[in-house]
Amino acid sequence: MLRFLTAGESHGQALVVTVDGMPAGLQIDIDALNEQLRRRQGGYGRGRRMTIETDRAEILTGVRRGRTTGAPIALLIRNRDWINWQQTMYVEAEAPEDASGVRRAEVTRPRPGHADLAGAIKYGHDDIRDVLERASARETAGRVAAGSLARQLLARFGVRIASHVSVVGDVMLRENRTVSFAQAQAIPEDAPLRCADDDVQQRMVAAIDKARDAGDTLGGAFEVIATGIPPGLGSYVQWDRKLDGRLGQALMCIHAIKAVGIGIGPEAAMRPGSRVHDEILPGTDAGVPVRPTNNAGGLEGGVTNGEDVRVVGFMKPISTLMKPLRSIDLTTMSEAPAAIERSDVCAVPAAAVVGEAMVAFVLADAFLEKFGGDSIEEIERHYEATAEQVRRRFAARGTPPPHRAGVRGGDPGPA
Ligand code: EPS
Repeated sequence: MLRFLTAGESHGQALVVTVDGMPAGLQIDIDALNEQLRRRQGGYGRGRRMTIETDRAEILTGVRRGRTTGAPIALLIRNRDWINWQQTMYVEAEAPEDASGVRRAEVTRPRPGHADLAGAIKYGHDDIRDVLERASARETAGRVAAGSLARQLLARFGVRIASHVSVVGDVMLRENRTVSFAQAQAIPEDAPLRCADDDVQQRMVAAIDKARDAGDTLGGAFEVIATGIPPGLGSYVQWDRKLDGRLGQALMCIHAIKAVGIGIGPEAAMRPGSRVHDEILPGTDAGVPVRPTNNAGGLEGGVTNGEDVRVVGFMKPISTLMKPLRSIDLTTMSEAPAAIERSDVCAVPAAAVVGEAMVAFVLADAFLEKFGGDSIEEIERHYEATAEQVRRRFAARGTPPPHRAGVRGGDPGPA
C-alpha cells in the first residue's frame, strides 16, 4: 500500500512529507521533482507569496545513492516566508528574542467559504490563524512532492500524466472539445493558464484581471489525463476498491475542489446511452480492443480499460476576497466584514498540477496493488507476465497481436 502524510503550516518553518510503500530500486530524479514544485507555483492570478517562495524539496530519508531503499521517504520543503512570520508563528511558549518579522494581530472574522469558522468551532480556537495556517493550500506543495515520486514510478512503466485548464470563471473551452494527451502535454509551461486554446486563454486572463479589479476571485476547472495505463487497475468487486471512487476522493480533497468528473462526467447524465457508452471493435490498439471514443475516461466498473484515464476537477473561487463578504467578529459576535489575508485571485492552473500529483499517487497505488512487489525488478516481472498473458489472450482469438510492448506500453516519457 502506497500512502503519504503531510505536516506543516503555510507560514511555519517548513512542509514535511512522508511517503510510505515505495518499492526499492527506483532511481529518483530530484530535479524532475523540483520541476513539478516549480510548475505548481505558476499560473496567472497567483498572489505575491509566489514571488517569495522558490519551492525545493530536500530528501531526508529512504533514498541512498539516488535509489529508493524501500524505507519510508521523508521530504522537507522550507517556507522562505517563515523569516517574515517568526514573531507570529514561533513554536516556543514565548517568542524567541531573535525572532524576526512583525507580530500579526489575531484573526477573528471568519471568511465565508474558508475552513475558518468550522475549524475554529471544531478545535476551539479563538485565533483563526490556528485554523487557516494548516487549512491553507500551501500544503499542496507536499502533495506534489509525493505525487512526483509516484509519477517517477509510473513513468518507469510507460505511464505519463498531463493536465490542462478548461474553465476559468465563465470562460470555457468550447463544449465537447476534447483535448488529447499530446495536446495537453504540448501546452508550453509558461502559458499563463495552461489552456489548450490561445484565444480562450486570453479571455481567461482578462476575466482574472476583471475579478482582481473588483476585489473578487474566480474558480474554474481542469482535466488530468493519464496515458499508457494498463487495463485492470482497480476493481468492481468492492466499493472501496473502485478506482473511479478513489480518484474522485483524491481530487475532491484538494482545496476548493467541489466536484469531480470522470470522462465526460456530469454530461453523461444528460445524454442517451447510445451517445455515452464507448463501442468495442475488433482489432487491438496498444494491446486492448479498439474503442472509437473514450467518454468513460478509461474506467468501466471502477477498473481501467486501457484507454487514457481522464479526470476533471471543478474548483470554487478562492474564499479570501479583497472586497470581503459579510461575516461576524467572533470576539464580539457582531457583524463585521470577513478578514482579508494576502491571497491569490485564481489558482486553477496550480490546482491542475496538484490534480496530476494526486492522480499519479492513486494510480501508482493501484499499479502496485496489481503488479506489486518489494523491488522494481519484482514489479517488472509481474508486469511483463501480465502483459504477455493479455497478448496471448488476444492472439489466441485471432486478433492481430498488440503492436506495442507491455500491456499498454507507450514510450516511457519524462516523469
Ligand atoms: C493561501 C493563501 C496564499 C496563497 C497560498 C494559499 O498565501 P499567503 O497568505 O501567504 O499569501 O499564496 O498558497 C501558497 C502559499 C502556495 O504555495 O500555494 C490560502 O489561504 O490557502
